[in-house]
Parts: sequence; structure tokens; C-alpha cells
Amino acid sequence: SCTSCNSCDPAAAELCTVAAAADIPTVWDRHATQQPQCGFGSLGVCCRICWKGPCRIDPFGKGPQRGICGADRDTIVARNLSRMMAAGAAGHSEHGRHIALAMQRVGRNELPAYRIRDEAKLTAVANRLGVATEGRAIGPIAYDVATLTLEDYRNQDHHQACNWITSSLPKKRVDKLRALDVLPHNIDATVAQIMARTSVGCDADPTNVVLGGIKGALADFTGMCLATELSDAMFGTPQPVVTTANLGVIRKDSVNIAVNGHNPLLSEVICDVARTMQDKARAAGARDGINIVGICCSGNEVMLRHGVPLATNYLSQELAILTGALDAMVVDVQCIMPSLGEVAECFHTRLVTTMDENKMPGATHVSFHEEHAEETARTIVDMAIGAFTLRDPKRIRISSAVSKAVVGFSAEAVIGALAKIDPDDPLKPLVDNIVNGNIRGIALFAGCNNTQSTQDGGFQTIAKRLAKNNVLLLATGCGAGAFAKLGLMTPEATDAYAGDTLKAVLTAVGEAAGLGGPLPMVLHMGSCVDNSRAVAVATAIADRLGVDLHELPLVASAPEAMSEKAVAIGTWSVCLGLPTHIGTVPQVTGSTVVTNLLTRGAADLFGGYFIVEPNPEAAADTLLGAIEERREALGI
Ligand code: BF8
Ligand code: SF4
Repeated sequence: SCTSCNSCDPAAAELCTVAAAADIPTVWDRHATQQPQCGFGSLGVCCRICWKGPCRIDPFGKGPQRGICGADRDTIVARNLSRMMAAGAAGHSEHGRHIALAMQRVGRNELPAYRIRDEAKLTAVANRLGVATEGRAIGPIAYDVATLTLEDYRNQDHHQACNWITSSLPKKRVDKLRALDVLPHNIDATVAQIMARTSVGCDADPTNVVLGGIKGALADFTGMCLATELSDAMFGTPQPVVTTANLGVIRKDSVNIAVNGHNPLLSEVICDVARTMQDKARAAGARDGINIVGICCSGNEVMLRHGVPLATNYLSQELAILTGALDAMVVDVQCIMPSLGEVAECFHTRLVTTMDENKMPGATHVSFHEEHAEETARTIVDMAIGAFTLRDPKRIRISSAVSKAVVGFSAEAVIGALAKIDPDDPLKPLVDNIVNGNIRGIALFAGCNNTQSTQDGGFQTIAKRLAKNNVLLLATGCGAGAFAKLGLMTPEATDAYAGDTLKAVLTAVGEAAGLGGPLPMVLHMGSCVDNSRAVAVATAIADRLGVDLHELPLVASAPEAMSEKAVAIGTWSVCLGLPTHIGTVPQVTGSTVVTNLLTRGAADLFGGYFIVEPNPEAAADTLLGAIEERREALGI
């Protein structure tokens, strides 16, 4: 690794040297200039909720122990945390709302750029939600499914929980959450209520504040389920596909366009339109035509559905521009670094924002609306072709880092592969191998990159240890990006790192599914909103065994959690019953009440709990211990 970056990714080391030579600061340089970071903020004991403040609590007990209004450390930490959960829920459910509104219009034939590509998925979703399908055309079914979905943003009867959460979990879990009064009835109302109760002079009981936040985290889960399922219906349900990952996917002789952000409504149309503009790119001198590459979760979405190569994950998004061969970066919403404008200005790269509510200095804004999607996408691709002709050949630095990645493991793809072994009872081979111990348990790797730790490092270390101990591994988001870049989503990785019994199962399933070898060591389930796919698999297993989720040998890990969305996801993971590891220290440790609630009290209420462990080796030990504890309790 180089001096200016803290990453396991070979491409980061390569491109950071370019940044240093050109004197362009990266995320790691800015991390360094922020040191030492504020201790009050790190502990969560700084309050800026009103203008009497900011107030801060002295963590050592010598200075002030209450803010000006009288709020103590527990109230302040709880309010700050709950607001993060609300923001996370807002992010995912805005994404979901956008998809649902588009689907309503697709159902009415109003959007020529979109259609229902996976009618079987839409029918399955309709049946699950109780929308009639028999003898009906696909358009009206889509309209009704979207309309019922939007009820989860509109319902005012607080006794009636959101459709998408109650239809996505085992009945026992739904009953438990209902008994604890944390089932959301309306996603928007839940987010608004958290904001209201945490404003100055409202809910000051830290446990009550956190329980309110938990309802928001479960609203986040609701938004995530509906975003994933409706996206599958509109754009296709992922199936295994072989592709490549890391910055080496940016090619010298192509017009390279990166899609960065989250919402497939934009990135899907860019892919479609680029296919029709290949000749134009060649005419401009790009011998290999247009090359779309992905970054962050937009990258995961198009990678899983179309095999589009993944350029990188969150922390090295700036580095894509430093290759000098990225002609355009198109962004929509979430996890887009505001620094990109400054970096792009040092190169020929066009940075294009597309969402009217997400603009950036240094970018060109091309307003995206579904009704003109193709026209907008053509404008953007044209801008990229134009930029290609302005490249400075002396500054091109094509990265040598590129790995093969076998991706596309939706719940349907996993169950489909298992069905090749037992068509009558697809889950049987998986359940049998969990029960007999060939698979000790299942771990979901999720979440972000964070400069507080070595990029991709925790993911790699923990996953290798778990695989060696015969744990089946799933991944989403930037965690999945890390595994893809590092070559751990390959049959070769299974051969190299998986324990013998896990390897035998992955080989049997992979061969039966026609992959000609084992399944990859880590199964790529998709973007962050696709964490719901892992829950779908877990729910199917729980239903099959007649148990609740907290009884299964199931764990989650986010070694580099960073965003408010990750706070919401981690929290619902705990509330669904999973021991949930985070490798970065959350901004809550200033309150023992809140810390104890998350790491211990939650276990009594939900069966799940947070494990905070920055050391990857120690985290792997704890996760393996949690899996064995669950097995013992189940008597397997
Ligand atoms: O939604 S994993 S850094 S890109 S928040 Fe962001 Fe985190 Fe990446 Fe995807 Ni998820
Ligand atoms: Fe200070 Fe209370 Fe205002 Fe927070 S809400 S800034 S603790 S006075």
C-alpha cells in the first residue's frame, strides 16, 4: 500500500500515487487533515438540536453533565442516533417511492423507456400482497401492486402495519415486533414522528427515544423490501452472471461512463441507450465503443442484472477519475462524494448530476425525469463521447487491477440453483446441510467503506476466516464491491479458502446449477437495498423449520459501516434477531444506557444484538461463537 491511502485494494495504491503526484487530495488526505476528530462528536454527546446550543457533555464527569435545556448524555445520544435511523429510512424509502411511482405509470403505459421485464416476479409479488392476477393483463397488475405499495406511505391507521413488512418476515417475527409496538404503519409518518419526538423539549427518555428510532429502522427495512422487489419486476431478477471488477475495467479504447449512486431508474436507461450509440462512439475514435462501468450501489444493481463491470466501491470513487480515461460519471442519489466536482475539474471527465434534489458544485446538471428518460440518457452519453475526444493521452493511467466476479445471487437464483438438486423441495439441500453441520451458519456482509478502517480489509479477513469455518457467505453493497474487487466472488476463491464441507456443498450446488464448478466463496446479492434478499432467504429457511429468525445460526457483519443508512440497516438486522457486527465504533459510546440497550437489552427484546469490534480477527471469533451458540440452542 502507498503512503497516502489506507486500503487493501491494489487499485487504490496505484491511483493514489497519481493523486499525490498531481497534488489532488483524496478522501484519505482529507481524513488525515480532520485528525484529531472531535471527541464529543465521536461519543455522540454533542447536541445541536436547538440554537441555545451547541451543548456538550463532559465525558469525564468533571464539566457539564446536562445541556442548557437539561438534556443529559443519554437523551442527547439517543436523539442523535434515532435521527440517523430516520435519515437512513428516508433515503431507502425515497428510493422505493421513486420506483413505485414509476411502476404505477408503467402500469398505465405512460413511460416508454420502461416495462415489466420480469412478469413472473410481478405475479409472485402480486400474489404475496393479495393483488388479483388471474386472467388480468400485466399493466393493471403492475398498477395495482404499485398503488398498494404506496399505501405503505399513506396509511393513517396506526393499528395496521405496512404491507411490505408483514409480508416479508416469518409470522412469529411479525407478532413479536407487533407486541413491542415497533411495526411501522406508514413509512413517511414514522420518519416524521422520529423528527418530531426528538426535537427540543419532547421525548427525553433514552429507551423510548431509541424504540422510536427502531420503528424507523423497520420502516427502512420496509422501504428496502419494496424497492428491491419492484425493481426486479421492472428490470429483471438477478441470475448468476460472470463479469469483472476493479478499476482495471476502465478501458483505454472505449468511451468510459461510470454510473454512480443507487437508483436503477437512471442507470438502466443509460445502459439501454449506450447499446444503441456504439457506432457514434466508434466514429469519435473509440475503437471499442461505449463501456459502462458501475460504482457503489448503482454499480451493484447493473452488475447483477446485466453483468456490467464494477469499477469500485464507495471509498475509491474519486480514483476512477484519476485514471484519466473516465469520460463521464453520471450520479443520482446517495453516497456520492461532494469532492468529485473538484477532481473532475482536473481532468476531461464530465460529472453529470441528474436528480433535481441532488446537485453538486463542479457538475453539469441534466435533469432526469422518467417520461424523457431516453432523451436524457442520450444527452448524457453524447456528453461522454464529446469528452472522450478531449482526453489527454499523457495522463491516462489504465489500472492493472481487475478480478473475475461471478455475481447475481437473488433469493430466486439461490433457490433456483438448489432446485437443480431437489426440484420438489428446493430448500431441503440447504436446510439439511445446515442441520448436519456441513454449513455451520450463514453470514451476511453488508455496508460501507469507512476511512476509520483499512478499505476492504475487515471484509476480507473476516470472510476468509468464516469460510474456512464452513460458514456460507452472502454480501451486498460496498461490502460486496470489496469482495468482487478482491477476487473472492469466484469458484477459485471457494477452492482456495472454503472449509472442506462448505466447499463440498458449494461444489455440488454449483455443478448441479450448470456453473461447471463451485459457487463463489461469497454470493453477491446486490445493492444495499437488496439486503432484503438475504432476509427473504432467511425467512424461507425459518418458515421451513418452523422457527423464528433469531433461532437460526445467522449473523450479519458491517466491518466498515459509515452512512446513516447503515445505522438503520444494522438496527433492523438486530431487530430481526441477528447478532450484528460493526467494525467501526458508532457515535453512541457517550451513553451507557444507549450502549447497553444496543448490545444487551436488544437481545432480550429481539434476540439480536450489536457486536462492536474493530479488530477483524476478534470479530470473526465472536461471529463464529454466536453461530455455534445458536446451533446449540437449536439442538443441531
Ligand atoms: O447504499 S454500502 S457506502 S453505496 S450506504 Fe453507500 Fe454504504 Fe456503499 Fe450503497 Ni449502502
Ligand atoms: Fe442544548 Fe438542549 Fe438545545 Fe440540545 S436541545 S442544543 S442540549 S439546549
